[in-house]
Amino acid sequence: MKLSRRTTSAGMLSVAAVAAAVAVAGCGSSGAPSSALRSESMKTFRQAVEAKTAPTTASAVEADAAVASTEGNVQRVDLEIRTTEKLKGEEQPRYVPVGATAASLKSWTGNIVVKKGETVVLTIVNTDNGKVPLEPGYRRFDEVQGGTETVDGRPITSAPNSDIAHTFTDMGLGINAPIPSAPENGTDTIVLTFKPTQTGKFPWQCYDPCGSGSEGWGAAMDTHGWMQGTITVIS
Ligand SMILES: [Cu+2]
Repeated sequence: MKLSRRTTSAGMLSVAAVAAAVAVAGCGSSGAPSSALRSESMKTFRQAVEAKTAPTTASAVEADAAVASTEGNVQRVDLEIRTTEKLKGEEQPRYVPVGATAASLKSWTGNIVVKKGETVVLTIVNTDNGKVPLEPGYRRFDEVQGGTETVDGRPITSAPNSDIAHTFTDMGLGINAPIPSAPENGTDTIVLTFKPTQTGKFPWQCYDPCGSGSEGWGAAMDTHGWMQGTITVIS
């Protein structure tokens, strides 16, 4: 099914309200802001992302994490992007571990645990056929960075902006994978291969405004375990 961020309703918000909506999880009911409000909300969003990008020490492995399974010489992490999960009553796109249940998702915060110095094969089965072009200033996220990517087995180095549904981006680890939209009623499978070379906690994020509220930067985009989380690299 097609999920869109186009579910906003009319209504005006103050700058403070927009900033607050961006700063906290969920803002599905907020209206489309004016361009002035929008640049304010973008600034707040960027500041929040930059603040979160600073790595911290991985002191403990959280119980809610998707821990990579080792297969030969590689670590496998299997995620899917669903469009049927509801955040505050509204369907929003969501990165989840493959096979996750409603019960297991209660504690899912998007934490992925891998080991330093070993190749990670991150497989993402995408069911979202929505297309949301990257915004000016975010276009570089159409390029594969920090590893290699295949889509349905075909190697790519970038994806057409008009075809992008999401990104999987970890600025701290320097990795980016554009996620092309799935075919109607189908899926596409993205495999990102990379090797983490430092330990720590590195926030990941989708940079394609696929949520609702604040021109697509709210709700799923602003909630851990939906369009953001953390890669924890252990030694
Ligand atoms: Cu997204």
